[in-house]
Amino acid sequence: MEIVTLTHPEGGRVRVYPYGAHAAAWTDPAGQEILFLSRRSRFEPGAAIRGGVPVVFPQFADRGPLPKHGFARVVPWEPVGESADTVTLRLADTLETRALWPHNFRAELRISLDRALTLTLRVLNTGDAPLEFTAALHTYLRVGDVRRATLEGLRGTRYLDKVEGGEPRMEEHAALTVAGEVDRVYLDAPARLRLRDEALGRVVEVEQEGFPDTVVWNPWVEKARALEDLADEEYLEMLCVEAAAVGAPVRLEPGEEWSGTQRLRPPDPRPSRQGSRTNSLTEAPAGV
Ligand code: TA6
Repeated sequence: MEIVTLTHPEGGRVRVYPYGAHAAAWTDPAGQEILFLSRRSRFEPGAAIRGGVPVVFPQFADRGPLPKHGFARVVPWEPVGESADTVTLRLADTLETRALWPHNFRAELRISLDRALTLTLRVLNTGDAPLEFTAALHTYLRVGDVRRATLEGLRGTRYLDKVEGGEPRMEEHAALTVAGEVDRVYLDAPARLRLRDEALGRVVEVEQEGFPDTVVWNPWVEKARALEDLADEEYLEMLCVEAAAVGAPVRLEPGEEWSGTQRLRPPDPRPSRQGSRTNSLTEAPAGV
C-alpha cells in the first residue's frame, strides 16, 4: 500500500496510509512508539487497519444504516498537499459513497507533526441539501500494560456505557482504570486528558477541539479473541481515546463546513514531569 512518511527535525516520524487517511505509526523525538498498531492488522482493500488513527465517518459504530464506522476508513483518500511534516488527504463523494450515503461532501484530514501530532478533520457540504453525520478519530494509544494505565480528566463527565447496554452514567473517578471491557461515549468531554502509563513510565496528553465527545474503548479478553486482526494478548497494549462527534449528529447546511481536531502530545523528555507520576497514582482508581 502507498505510504506517506512525515518527519520532523527533532526526530519524530509518522507513517500515513492514504488508504483510509490513516496515520498508522508515530515515533516521537525520543524514539518511542506512541500509537498502537496490531501485528495482525491487515493492510488490504476492504479491511480497516487495526491501530493508529482510523477515521470514522460518516457514521460512528452501528448508529445508523451504514457499514460499521462508515466508509471513510476503507477507501483511498487523495493526498492534496504535502510537505516534510504535514499531509492533507481528501475524500469526496463518488458513485459508491452516494449509493451508501446520498450526499455530496468533501472531507479533508490534515495530519501535521511537530513535537505533537495534530489531526484535523474538515467536512464540507458540497450539495444543495442539508446533511448529517457522526465521526471520530478512533485513536489507538499504545500502553505498556493497560491494567497499569490510568486516563485522567473525565471526572464529572456524563457517559453512555455500551457494555451496560447504553446506560447513561456520570464519571465519578478522577483516574479511569481498565479492568474489563470498556466501551463508553463521554458526552461534552473535557478538552484535555492525560494517559498515565505506569508500565512505560510516561504520560501522553490528548487534546481535542471541535469534537464534543470522547470515546474510550478496550475490548478486553473475549472481544479481543473475536477480532481476527488483533492478537489475543494485544488488548493489554492499547487504549482507544477517540475524539468524537457522536452524542448529537453534526448537521451541515449546503456550503457549510465543520472541523474537529485531536492533538497528541508525547511524553515530555524533562524528568521533572515524569516525576509527578507517583503522586497522581495515589488517586483512588475506578474499577471498570
Ligand atoms: O469506538 C468503539 C467501538 O465502536 C467499539 O464498540 C468497538 O467495536 C470498536 O469501535 C472497534 O470497531 P471495529 O469495527 O474497528 O472492530
